[in-house]
Parts: sequence; C-alpha cells; structure tokens
Amino acid sequence: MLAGAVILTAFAAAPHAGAATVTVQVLDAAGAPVPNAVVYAEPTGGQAVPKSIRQAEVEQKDIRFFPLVSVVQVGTPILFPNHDKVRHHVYSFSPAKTFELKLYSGVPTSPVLFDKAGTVVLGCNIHDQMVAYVQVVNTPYFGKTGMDGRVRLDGLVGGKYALKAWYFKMAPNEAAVEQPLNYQGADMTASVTLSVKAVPVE
Ligand SMILES: [Cu+2]
Repeated sequence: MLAGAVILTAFAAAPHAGAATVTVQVLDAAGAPVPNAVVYAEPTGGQAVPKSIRQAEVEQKDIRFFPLVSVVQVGTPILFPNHDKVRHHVYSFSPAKTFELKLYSGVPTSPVLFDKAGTVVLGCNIHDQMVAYVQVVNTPYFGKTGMDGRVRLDGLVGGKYALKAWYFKMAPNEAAVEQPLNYQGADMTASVTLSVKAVPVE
C-alpha cells in the first residue's frame, strides 16, 4: 500500500541515534534573555566538520528586510527576492561583503555569494529605514535564539570550539562574545552574557 511506503519514508528520515545537542542561553547585562542573537560554535581543535551549504534568502516585503538577522556559513549564496511593488536597491559597504543590487523588482536571477566571515549590514538606497544583518560564520554549527534567549546547536562532532554570540545591537565593529567549549558528544548547556541590553523581537 502507498500509505505504508509513506510511513517507512518517515522513519527513514528520523534523526540518527546518538545525536546530541548543545543548548545555549544568551543573557543581556541585566540578566534578561536575548532573543534573535546569533550563536555559533567554531572548531578550534582541528576537527573536521561537515560543510552544509544551502542557499539562503533575505526578502524584501512591506519596505523591510526579512529576516532582520541571518546567520550563514562562509560560502553561502543568498538570494534577495523583492516581494514589494516598489523597486529596491540593496547594498552593503561592509568589508565582509561589499556589493549592490541596482534598483530592481522581483527575484534577481542570481544570488550573492557570502564568501568571507564577518558581519554584513544591508541597506537600501531608496528606503533609508531598511536595514538587516547577515552574520557570516566559519562553521556549520549555528543558530538564532528564540524568545527565551535559547538556541540549540545540533550535530557537533567532539572536540574543542570557540562558542560565540553576536547581537545586532552590539557596536558595529564589536567582535562576537567568545568562550571556549569542549564538546565530548553528550548533551550539554552553556550560557553567554552580553554587555548590551536586549530589545523586543520585531
Ligand atoms: Cu528599498
């Protein structure tokens, strides 16, 4: 029966056994949870990590970028579809990726390659209020915190890492907050405190 085949497929797609999680809590200077913070674990012990590059998107809708904050691995192509009726002119002057997509509507034919680690601030030449951030990281282990300021990093291989947290309200050239993480293959938790004040998620 077809129904049986569907069920078997679902089982086959289940996560493999033994995968463990690093749960990271990000707090601000007042001890409040920080939503929308970028958290990533960069290997520092020479361990081989998989590359898991997938194309990402930052769309424009209602004269805003969405999402406000993205995190991608170095080498990720990002597409900038415009879902507004007006044209946008997307650009960045950031050293990690300087580019511009001149006045356009609809979906650009090609994505932009983000090939260098760092913070990329996006703007629009036409609409000064439009801003978004892309944190480009040297690792496949990354995520963004939810409303509770927590994020789960899955699938790490054992070894030493620099656990980093970055928040878009940090000063423009401020480096991510960093602490060592020694991952030995079991579930674990970590906490990172930022010196900034958390703002509500939009
Ligand atoms: Cu615009």
